[in-house]
Amino acid sequence: MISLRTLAVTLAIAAPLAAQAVPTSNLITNGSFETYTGTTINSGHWTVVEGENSSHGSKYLNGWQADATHGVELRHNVAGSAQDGNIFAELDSHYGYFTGNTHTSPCCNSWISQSVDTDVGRIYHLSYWYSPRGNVASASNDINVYWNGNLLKNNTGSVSGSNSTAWQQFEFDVTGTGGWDTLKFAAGGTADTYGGSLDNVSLVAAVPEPETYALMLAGLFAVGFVARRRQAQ
Ligand SMILES: [Ca+2]
Ligand SMILES: [Ca+2]
Repeated sequence: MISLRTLAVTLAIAAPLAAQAVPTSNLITNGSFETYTGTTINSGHWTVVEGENSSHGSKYLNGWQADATHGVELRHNVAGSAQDGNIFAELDSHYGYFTGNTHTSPCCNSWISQSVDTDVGRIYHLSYWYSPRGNVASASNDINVYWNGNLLKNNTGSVSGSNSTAWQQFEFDVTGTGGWDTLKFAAGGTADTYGGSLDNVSLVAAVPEPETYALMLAGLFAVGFVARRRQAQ
């Protein structure tokens, strides 16, 4: 029969480990770009859609804001394949896609962003996957990543083969300000409709939410209560 003291010590050791194992939810909506409205993108096709902020039309990427002139290019097995699901994003999108201009308006480096409600001082773990576009020079493949306007990373590189992707995961810890904090991805380098790819963005609290601790404490009390009843019987 395990003693109450042994049980308490075991739980004291196990609780922090259990806390680390508790999965926390992704604060980013539609981080894999699989959800979009107003169009269908079959395998072998791509299109440019707007952000939810835009008033241009009805094709948009759910959950994300985007550059209102260039939108965001979504691809399904074109110039590579998605890292997660079917769809991935390219941010050097297209000439004046929503204004009807062809090859006359400023091309084409675009951006997407999303604001999330954070707790002040809390650490959040950012993860995303980047790939250079195949057969495109590194000087044209940049995607810059910003947290509240501060540059976290300049992603760049090159890969051979027009249908090649070379996905690589990047991870950062960022700090919440207790308001709406903004994560932004922006194409950089040569603006020529060919650029780096992005997929599978997530942002999760690095430690469990207070509610999770409360649930765990409730669970510990329940275990202690059962142990006491058994001992009393
Ligand atoms: Ca995806
Ligand atoms: Ca480019």
